[in-house]
Order: sequence, then structure tokens, then C-alpha cells
Amino acid sequence: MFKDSLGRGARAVDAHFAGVLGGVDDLPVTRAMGYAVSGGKGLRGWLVLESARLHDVPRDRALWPACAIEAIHAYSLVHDDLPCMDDDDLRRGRPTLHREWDEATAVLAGDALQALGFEMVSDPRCHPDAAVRADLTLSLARAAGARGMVLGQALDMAAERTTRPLTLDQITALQSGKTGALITWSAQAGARLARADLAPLTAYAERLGLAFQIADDILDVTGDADTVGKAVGKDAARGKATFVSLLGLDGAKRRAQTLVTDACDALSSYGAGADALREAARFVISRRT
Ligand code: GRG
Repeated sequence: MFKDSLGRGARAVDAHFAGVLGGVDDLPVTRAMGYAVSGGKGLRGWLVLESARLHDVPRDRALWPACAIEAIHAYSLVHDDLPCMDDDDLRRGRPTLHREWDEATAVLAGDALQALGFEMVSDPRCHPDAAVRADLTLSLARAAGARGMVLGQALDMAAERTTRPLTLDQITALQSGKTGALITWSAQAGARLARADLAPLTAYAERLGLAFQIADDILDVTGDADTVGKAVGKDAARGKATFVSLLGLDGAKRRAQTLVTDACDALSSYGAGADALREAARFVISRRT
């Protein structure tokens, strides 16, 4: 069952993190880093491990990019929650990092997690071939930076400052950076480690990332995430366009379902070997947190 596999992946990633962070001085910022990487679903790390398994990449290598992407993801959430961005009090059902510590520690812990992510994919234990490590590092920088996640976040912030709601094409472009870029990198990682064709996993992950974001917008209004109990989703309440405000609740559900079907079809060249990835795609639109 997919949820068990996700849990096993998250535990393996947690253990790997504990080993890496165990080698760093015990300071508030390092404790805060440990807090930031714990308690999530671990979807991105799991995608790395599964894509690596699909390409017969040894697990002890795959754990490096799996931890790297969870570190970058955790940094983005810590910074996104800060008062200068979303100003959130709760994340993963617990106080956000700046509420548990303070803003300066949250900025530093996020910065250090980002650096740690890049350290992990450039570590020779990730792959003995420097060209493979360079490819992982370059592609991760592109996915996380001003062509990927940061671009998406910047477009999101700009959208908050205008009164004109985004169109469907604009919101799709925004979200493919904000949440899609890291998800795509995660699914590609195993193929990069094996120097295999990236196309099928890229097609899968681009659809998965969009379906994930549509599901997030649906959860925002149906109240199963950290916003439990809100009659109107947080983004919609701020007047921001979401997939639900643009497509309606039923339309958004249909769109997410179509994307998942297309994501699964994109893996046909892997046959039944990719069934776990197909199950993950179905999970993404049925999840409740
Ligand atoms: C601050 C540079 C910078 C970027 C922030 C990803 C992001 C950009 C902000 C997160 C805002 C948000 C809640 C977006 C919705 C989609 C999303 C990324 C949800 C969180 O991902 P999950 O559900 O989280 O995989 P867990 O907690 O399970 O890891």
C-alpha cells in the first residue's frame, strides 16, 4: 500500500538526516533544522527513492538526493511561513518555526537547509561520477531558484499586489514553478543518477505537480489541511485566483483526475514497474492533508 511505502521512505530519509545533522554542532539553528525537516509526508523524497528504484540505483546513493530535496522543500516552507511572506502560525499541525524559535532562527535555518541540500547532491557518496553530481546540482539549482520555485513564489507575491485575478494559464505557469519544479526534479532524480532518459518521468511529474496543486486548492476550501474549519480557502479569502475559483470545485476535481490519468499514461515505457508511481499520483488527489 502506497501510504506504508511513503512512511518507510520518510523514515529512511529522517534517519539519513539524523546522521548528517548529527555531525553538526548542537545549536538552536541545527535543532530548528531538524524540526523543519520532520513531520511532513515526505512525498518528494519518496519520488526520488522510487525513481531511483525504477532505474536500479542503490538506495544508499538515492538517499542523498532524497534528503536534498526534502531539505530544500523544508527551507521553502520555513521561509514561506515568515511574517514577511504568508505569516502563518501553523505548519504540519505544529507551530511554524519562527513561532517555535524566532524569525532570525527561521531565516538562518532555512538558509542552512538550502545550503545542505546542495551539499548533499555534491557529496561523492551521492554518486562517484562528478558529472552526474554536477548534473544533479545544476538541475536542482534551476528547479529551486529564479527559473523555478522562487520564480513561482515571486509571481504569487506579485499576484497578491494586483486587483486583476490571474487567468488559468497564468496560475498554471505560477504553480508549475512554485510547487511543480521541485516535484519534477524529484521524479527525474533516479533517471539522472542512472543517466537514463528523463522524458517519461518529466511528463509524469509535470502532470503530477499540477494535480498536486489543484488538490491543495481543493483542500484549502474543503478544510482538510492546516486551514481546517474555514468556509472559504485562505487564498480565495485573500482574493487570489485558485484552480477552484477558476474552474469551480467539480471542474477542479475533474481537471486533477485527467492530469493523474495522463501522468500514469506517461509511464507506459516502464510497464508495471512504475505502478508505485501511478499509485502515488492517485494518492495525491485523494489525500486529506
Ligand atoms: C519561500 C522561496 C520560497 C518558496 C516557497 C513551496 C512554496 C514556495 C510555498 C509553500 C506554500 C504552499 C503551502 C503551497 C501549496 C503546495 C505545497 C508546497 C504544499 C506543501 O507540500 P506538502 O503537502 O507538505 O508535500 P509536507 O508538509 O507534507 O512536506
